[in-house]
Amino acid sequence: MPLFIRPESTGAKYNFGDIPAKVSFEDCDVVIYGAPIDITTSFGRGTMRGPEAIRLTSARQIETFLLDEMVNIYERARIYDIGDLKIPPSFAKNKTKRKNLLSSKISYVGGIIHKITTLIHDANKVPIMIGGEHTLTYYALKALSSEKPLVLHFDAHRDMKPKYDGIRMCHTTPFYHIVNEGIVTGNNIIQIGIRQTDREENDTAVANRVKTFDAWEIHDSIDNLLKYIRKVTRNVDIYISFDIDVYDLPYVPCTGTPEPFGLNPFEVSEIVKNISPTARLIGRYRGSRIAKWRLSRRNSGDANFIPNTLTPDGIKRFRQALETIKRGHPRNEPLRIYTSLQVRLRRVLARFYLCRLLYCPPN
Ligand SMILES: [Mn+2]
Repeated sequence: MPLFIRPESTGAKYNFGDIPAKVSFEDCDVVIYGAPIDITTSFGRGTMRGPEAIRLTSARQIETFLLDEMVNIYERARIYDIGDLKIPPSFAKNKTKRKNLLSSKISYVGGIIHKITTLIHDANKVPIMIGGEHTLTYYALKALSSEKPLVLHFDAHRDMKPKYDGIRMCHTTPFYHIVNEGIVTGNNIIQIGIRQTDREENDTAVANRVKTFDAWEIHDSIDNLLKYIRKVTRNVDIYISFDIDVYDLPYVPCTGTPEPFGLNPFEVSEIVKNISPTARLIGRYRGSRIAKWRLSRRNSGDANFIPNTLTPDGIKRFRQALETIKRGHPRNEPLRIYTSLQVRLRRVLARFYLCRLLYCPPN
């Protein structure tokens, strides 16, 4: 059974960007995949349709020329859109109130995310996951933890509760577990745009030295944040986790948990632009472009699709598997960027942030 639904067969009917250039998996810089998951969301629902909204918007509404920088995105990066994770419908959506069942569903999906992220990273590509509930970031980051990335977390919320509504791993808790399990240390997390938290979460953030720029600080002086971002992103590996609700409520009234006092598109754009050009999105090759496949990944059990060990034979099998996946839909494209978006957005907004966030200045 294929692990992915090809982009043209998803609700969007387009692959990401629908840019005419065709890129093979081997030649791409960036691998994008959708994770249409909506298992634990608790207020507004619909994260399941995030990948569809992003693909559709990127394909039908976007001009890829960034007027403010006179750059065409697809001259700078090459993207391969694998498609959406193929998840049994009963897993993708919350249809039960039984909490242990929700937990086992999310950890099943999480296991897949972990494997996919590992695989893409080992192929020296930038993995981009488009969500999907934010819970999934835990599993993606866990797969990348050996890189010790600096995490830029855009969000209205800290997502740092130990559990919520009786569920340990859900959309309000991933960053608690990330810090608590040492996947990323608190001082390597920058939370940007925060404006909703409870005291316990806040104490967790402070105790772990999570760097916070709350929405009011940014409103008062964005320059402090920009200066900080320029400095700390120099020559480091970064991972970007982007929750659409970092935007102010009027921009994203239909997101799951909209909050007032948020950021506007110009501010988000400025923040992204101030990431140092020497920062490396996780997965980007360093120095020479020679792909360094990691030769022995520890065996992890079941994968008949994913090679457990990336020996030359494993690489061959991986390539063959991808060939199977992309059969009949070899269209792929550009861009270079950050990883996890949690989304439920208006198309007009998508147009903006795709343009902005998918562009990364050349080194
Ligand atoms: Mn949020």
